[in-house]
Amino acid sequence: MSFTSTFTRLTLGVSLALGTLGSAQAANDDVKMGFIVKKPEQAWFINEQRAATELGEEMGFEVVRLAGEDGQQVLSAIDNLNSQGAKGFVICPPDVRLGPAIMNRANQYGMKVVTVDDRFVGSDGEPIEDVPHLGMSGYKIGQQVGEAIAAEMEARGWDPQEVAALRITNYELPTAKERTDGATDALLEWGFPEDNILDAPQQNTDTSSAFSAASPVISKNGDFEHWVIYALNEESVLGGVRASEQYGLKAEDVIGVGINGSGAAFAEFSRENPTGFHGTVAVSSTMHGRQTAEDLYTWITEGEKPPANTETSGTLMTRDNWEAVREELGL
Ligand code: FCA
Repeated sequence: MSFTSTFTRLTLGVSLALGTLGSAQAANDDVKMGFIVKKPEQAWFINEQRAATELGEEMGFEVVRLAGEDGQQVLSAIDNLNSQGAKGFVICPPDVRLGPAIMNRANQYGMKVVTVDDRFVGSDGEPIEDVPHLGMSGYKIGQQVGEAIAAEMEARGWDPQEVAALRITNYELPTAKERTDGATDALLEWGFPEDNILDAPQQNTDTSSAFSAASPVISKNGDFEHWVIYALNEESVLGGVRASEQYGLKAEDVIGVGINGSGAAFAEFSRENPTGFHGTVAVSSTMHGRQTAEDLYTWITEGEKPPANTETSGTLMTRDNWEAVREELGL
C-alpha cells in the first residue's frame, strides 16, 4: 500500500472520529493502549510514539509510551500495561523472534497486538500473519537507496570498478535484509561490480554497532579511494560514515544513503559542511505512529481487525530538499 493511500485511510478515520466526537469520546474516554519500542532513544521511535500520543489526544484515548529493549523489558511492560487496564499495544519488538512469547503474554491478558516496523516471526521463521502489521516496504525502499547511490556515483563521475560498497547488514531482522538486498540488486543492475561489495555485519540496528562493524572493513581495504555505504537505516549508515572519517576519507569520496528520515538525518543535513552522508530515503514515522494507534483503537472499540500487512513507501531526502520532504511527510 502506498503512502498516499495509507494516509487517506488515516485522514478519513480522523475526520470520521471527529464527526462523532461527542459520543465516541464519552464512550471510550477510558481506552488505554501501550506503544512499546525497541530503541526509545532513537529519533524515529521518539517521533512514532509522539505521533500516536497526539492522535490519542485528538481522538480521546490514552497512549502509554514504554521501552522494550529486550525480551524481559517487553514482558514487564505488558504486565505494567495490564495493571493499568490497557486493552492492547502497538510494538516494535527488540527481536522479531520474541513474537510467540509476546503473544502468549498478551493473550493471557486478552490484549490486542499490532506490530509496527519489525514484524514478528514464528518458530517456522515465517511472519506471524495473525498479528496485524504496518511497516515499510523494505525491498522497494532498499532499491531506492541503490538507485540514489548509483545516480550520485554518476553525478560525481566515479568509475564503479574503483569504488567499494560498504554493505552494513543485519540478517537477523527480515526487514533489514530486504532493505539491503533491494539496494544491492539495484546497484548490480546498474552495473556495480559484485566483487567490490564488502560486508560488515552489525549486531544491532544502531550507530555504534555499525561503526564497530564498518571500521575493520574500511581499514582492511585502504586501497579504495571511493566508498558507497548502505544499511537498514540512517543511524547505521551514519556509523559507517563516522568510521570512514576516522580512516581519513573525505566527504567527497563517500556516498552514504540511509533510510528513515528522522532527527538523526536532520542533524546531519544541518551541519555547516556536507559529510559523506549524502541522503536518506524518508518514510513517515508520524504516519506509522498514528496509523497503528488508530488501527488498534478501532479494533478495541469496534472489533474491526486491522489489515494483516500494510506496506509504506519512501521519498529520497538529501541536503538540498530535506526541509521540504520533512514537511510533506509531516515529520
Ligand atoms: C527498523 C529499524 C528502524 C526503522 C524502522 C522502520 O525497526 O531499526 O531504524 O527503520 O525499522
